[in-house]
Amino acid sequence: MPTSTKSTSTKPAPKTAKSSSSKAAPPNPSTAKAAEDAKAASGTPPETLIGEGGETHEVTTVAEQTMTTNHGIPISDNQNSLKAGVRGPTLLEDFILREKITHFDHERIPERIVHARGSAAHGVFESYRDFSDLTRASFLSQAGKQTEVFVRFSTVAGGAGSVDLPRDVRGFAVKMYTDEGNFDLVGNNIPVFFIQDAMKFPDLVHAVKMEPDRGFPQAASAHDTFWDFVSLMPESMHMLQWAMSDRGIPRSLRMIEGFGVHTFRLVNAEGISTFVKFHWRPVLGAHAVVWNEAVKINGADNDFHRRDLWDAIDKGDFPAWELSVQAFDEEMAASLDFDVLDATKIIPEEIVPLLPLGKMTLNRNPDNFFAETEQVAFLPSNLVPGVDVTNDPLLQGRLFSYQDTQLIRLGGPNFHQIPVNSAKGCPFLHGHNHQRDGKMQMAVPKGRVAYEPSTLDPTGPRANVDKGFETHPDSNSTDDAVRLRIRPESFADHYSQARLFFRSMSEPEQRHIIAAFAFELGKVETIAIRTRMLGHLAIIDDALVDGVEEALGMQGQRDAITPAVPPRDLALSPTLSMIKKAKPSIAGRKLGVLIADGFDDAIVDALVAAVVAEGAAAEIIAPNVAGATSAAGKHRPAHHALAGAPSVLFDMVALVLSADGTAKLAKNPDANDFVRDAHRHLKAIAHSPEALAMIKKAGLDVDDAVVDVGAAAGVAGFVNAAKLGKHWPREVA
Ligand code: HDE
Repeated sequence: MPTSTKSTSTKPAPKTAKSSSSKAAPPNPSTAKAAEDAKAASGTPPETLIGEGGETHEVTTVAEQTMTTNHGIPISDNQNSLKAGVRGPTLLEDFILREKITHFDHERIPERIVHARGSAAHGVFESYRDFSDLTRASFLSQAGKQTEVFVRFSTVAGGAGSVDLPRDVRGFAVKMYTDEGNFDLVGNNIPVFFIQDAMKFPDLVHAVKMEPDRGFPQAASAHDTFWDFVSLMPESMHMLQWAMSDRGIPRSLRMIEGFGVHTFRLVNAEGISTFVKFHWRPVLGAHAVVWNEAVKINGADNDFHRRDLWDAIDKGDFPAWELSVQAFDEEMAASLDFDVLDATKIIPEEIVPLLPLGKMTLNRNPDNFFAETEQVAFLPSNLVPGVDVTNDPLLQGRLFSYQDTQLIRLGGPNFHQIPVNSAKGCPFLHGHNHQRDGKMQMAVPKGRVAYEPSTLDPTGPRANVDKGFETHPDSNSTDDAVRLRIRPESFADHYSQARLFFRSMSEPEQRHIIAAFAFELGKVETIAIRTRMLGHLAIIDDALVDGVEEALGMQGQRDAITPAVPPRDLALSPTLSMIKKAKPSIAGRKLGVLIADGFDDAIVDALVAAVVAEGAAAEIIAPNVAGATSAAGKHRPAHHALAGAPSVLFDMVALVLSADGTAKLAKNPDANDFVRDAHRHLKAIAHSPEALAMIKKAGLDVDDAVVDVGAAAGVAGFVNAAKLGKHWPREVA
């Protein structure tokens, strides 16, 4: 008769280490910290266990470590289910197994219909001064006033497990736990949107998501249904310019701008309203990768952005953004040549400059991805006194949609009680009112009064005229307003700002927009959709349409489209260009140093020191992960094996190789891809004198950003080249 490895007895789990105490649970490296915490908390000295290798482990006592069911019942065996006989069937009676499996079966919640893939962090917002002239919002009421925040960045179209670098808009959602309740600024990294009215949002999302019959493409707008829809919606033309620009493939979530998109209001204590557009500007500047790099990054590291954000915060390199507003009054709004309620329009900074309000720093990674990043619920309707909305018909739809979506996603009306969503900055964690009950109610309200007015509970919650949120009266909403389903005439110019954006770009950015349209339209199978889109591009700019037609090989095949309002030439806005406003810097960037046996220690040390001094990081790559031995006989461990660290994972690279190392790596396909891709992706390349042979053998141009670091001034020259970011002249060559 076969014997089981573990009987159905209630004895403790089998021990894996020799124990000095028969009561103690087996040693587990992860329990060391728990044991310390338990010791600190209880004052009871933990027991010491001796492991297999003779090492000692401090562990906490049995009672503190005992695993229990969700109802607190101690568990005696976490390896085996309860069976009728040694080889018999599992019993329904095994409530421990059933509870564990049932909980597991329900671990997933519906993913967000849009913005499913996200990465988040905690941080703090600090006001620069007292802005009470502009708003009564308490978080902006004093210089240095700090408010805790939770920020979630996301892609829009892909599912929760999709890649980090599709061409897509990025969500930039900020929850501020203010002392007057939560203020959620739920924005994007692009200041305009595809549509003007909430009525079209489900259509837009259905068009961009994977096509419903085939279930692909995942996380990509390059397919027929998306372009079919947008080519029939001229209002999307401005946003398409942004989405096809380098903004769609950011280098890092730490390097994206954020925008509130809609026109909001700030309202001061006198009830005076100022229109505002919210802007987040990253301290590290806004930067992008190039398309071929994005495609390869997705293969090399699906979690490129998520990892980058986590790593930076983990090592104390905290990303920060400045919050600004463009503030303007009704008179100014009326003087603009478009409607400020139209979310497909920007106000160029050259017309209304940015007023900086404060700084946000992300300084803590989530403790648990699901509990925080997944369960966070952002609501554009989370407005604090002093911030108000406008009649933007897109924003008005959002005020309804987010509350509604949380009910299904988080399973009921008490999602505000989930710790990440609770109003922890104000005195009332779960609000203070007479709402009661509902699924998963965590609060235990006392007393018999759950209504107002009441005399039975005179101290209960009451509305407060002085402190309460007041909706700003709007001159457009009158008692006798007619009910209309209408798009205002003032929303009708769909092309002027698309033209403004394209023409304000630098030359490389224009080239990338042309390439992106050509790539996406090239994936569209239906020719009529391509020709329709070309018709729209022809209205925007001649160079744009000619470039796209040429790249598609479809010269002159554009449809003739007559715009409802012919576009006008607006004064250009250079601040729209990421390249034009980039400052030379490598802060927050990463150098990859490729070494092999026989390398020169001094060069590696000098390179690492030089980039670290500029706020960048350096990682060593060697043919295998154990590292390599220098000419001087010193062993240097590697962060990565070459096969697992293509150059797309770095912003700049160095080849520090001896003549022998160069000869060997010149035959290695991974090394060749490393250097070719770095060159193709316009990165600064440092090389030891010997490694130049490899660059030349690969047939690559030795231009200004390919720098010999054997000479004394070499390293400084390399850092200066890297500070300029992508080496654009190489792209043309
Ligand atoms: Fe959203 N959007 N959206 N959106 N949105 C959601 O809410 C919606 C729009 C944005 O990290 C959903 O909790 C409608 C504009 C971000 O959790 C949903 C309309 C902007 C996030 C929803 C818009 C955004 C969302 C899906 C048109 C930029 C992710 C899950 C009227 C200003 C927040 C959820 C996070 C998420 C609806 C348009 C930004 C379905 C109806 C414009 C950053 O409620």
